[in-house]
Amino acid sequence: KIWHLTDVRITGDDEAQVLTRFNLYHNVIATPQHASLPIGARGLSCQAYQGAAFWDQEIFNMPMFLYTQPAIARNILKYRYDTLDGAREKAKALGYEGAYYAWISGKTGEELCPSFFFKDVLTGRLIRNHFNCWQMHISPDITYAIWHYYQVTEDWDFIVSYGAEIVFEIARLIFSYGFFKPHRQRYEMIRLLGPDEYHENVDNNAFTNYQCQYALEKACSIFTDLQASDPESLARITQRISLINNEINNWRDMAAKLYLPQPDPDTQLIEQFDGYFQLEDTTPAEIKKRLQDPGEYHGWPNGIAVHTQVLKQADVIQLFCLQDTFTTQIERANYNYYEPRTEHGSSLSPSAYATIACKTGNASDGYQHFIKSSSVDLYNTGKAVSGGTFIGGIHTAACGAAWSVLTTGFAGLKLAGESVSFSPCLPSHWQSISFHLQIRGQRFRVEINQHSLRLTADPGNESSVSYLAENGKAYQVAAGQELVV
Ligand code: IFM
Repeated sequence: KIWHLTDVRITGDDEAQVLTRFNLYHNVIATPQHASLPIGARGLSCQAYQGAAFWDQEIFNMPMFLYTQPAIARNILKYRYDTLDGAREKAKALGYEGAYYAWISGKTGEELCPSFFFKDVLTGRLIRNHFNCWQMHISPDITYAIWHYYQVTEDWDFIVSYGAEIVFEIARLIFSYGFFKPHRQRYEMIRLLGPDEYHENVDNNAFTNYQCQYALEKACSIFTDLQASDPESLARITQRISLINNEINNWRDMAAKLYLPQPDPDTQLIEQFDGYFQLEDTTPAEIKKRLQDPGEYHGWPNGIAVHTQVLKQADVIQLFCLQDTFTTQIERANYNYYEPRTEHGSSLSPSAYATIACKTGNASDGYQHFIKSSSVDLYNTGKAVSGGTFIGGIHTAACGAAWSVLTTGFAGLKLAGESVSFSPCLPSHWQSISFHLQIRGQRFRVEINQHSLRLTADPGNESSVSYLAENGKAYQVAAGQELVV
């Protein structure tokens, strides 16, 4: 049954098929399906990262379940509701409002990430990393996932029962974290650690700012929708968390005036954070020559990457995977700039580059990044130790990401309003790719080859599947019917 729902079949490439199965299998077994427990970032294979959840859970593990077994995705998100108190405590302890989700979140949601995570292997001294207090994008990422869940399932009941409260508490955090700069007439996000963990204490990390703005907008729109459709539930939520109208006005104001680093008009590049382009422009291979010990940590405060443009993992490119509002030209220009500067020191990184390579029509790069991402465990290519800390084990985020790269990358799956659409970019040696999806309760199978797309709606569906072809033509595929385009 599990394989029927989650399997992705590839014909013409046995290696890719085996890697796919290996990754999907591990994503399944690592995910608690009934209990409200985290998905360990290293799965069931070891205790690195304490069996706890990171942003990996919503952004990398969840999509496969969301589109195939949404009840499990609901459960994954419910965990964030059950751990709201831990996130509230973290916010309070650091002087913020609302819910600041833990970087490493266990059963209760309290922050499990130690202040001293890595060690300076040359001196033996512990390094004070700031994953636990500056990496705030986890919170807006959770809002992002909640809204993504709603878009795919239309499960408004989840929003009323759990989602709205989480989203409001996250908006509170963002507003209390931001700074309004009167001379610039804008809000800025100061002292951050974005997805690229080698650069700590940065301002206006593009990924974080865009995600925060998205989260503020969603908080405002959910508030407005509830006001109109279900004032009683809204009153219950606002009373429970003592939310006042002025806070919504603040969120609106911040969403409108939050600084979003824009693509440069000439180069189309988005600066990863303030001052990034002023850093030494070099490559991962070049800086590796500067290591005095192969086990040195590359990041904060004095690692070999800190004063350079070398990034640990996808950051601006990761943003493109979540927010589909940038032109292909911008995506391509940033891909070409950031990819040679990315170390892929995190197993989360190659999948983002694979997705954006496919989205910009580069199937060959997409394929290489896909193989790199999905073979990290089977070929054992990951770093097991960094800065004296063991970080080996199964990389569950990469396992979940395999599904996303195959469907949103190679098959080009997208939600287009009420419809689903596909813009395939298959590697030239693949004959076909096929998988099952469930969107807004309707199940269907998609098979894409180099020439055509076949969409087969499940006979048990209650309504038709809306499909929007690349040429703009809309189709309705009724239960049990098949469409070939
Ligand atoms: O969440 C990730 C992070 O982005 C990079 N370091 C490892 C974490 C757990 O997978």
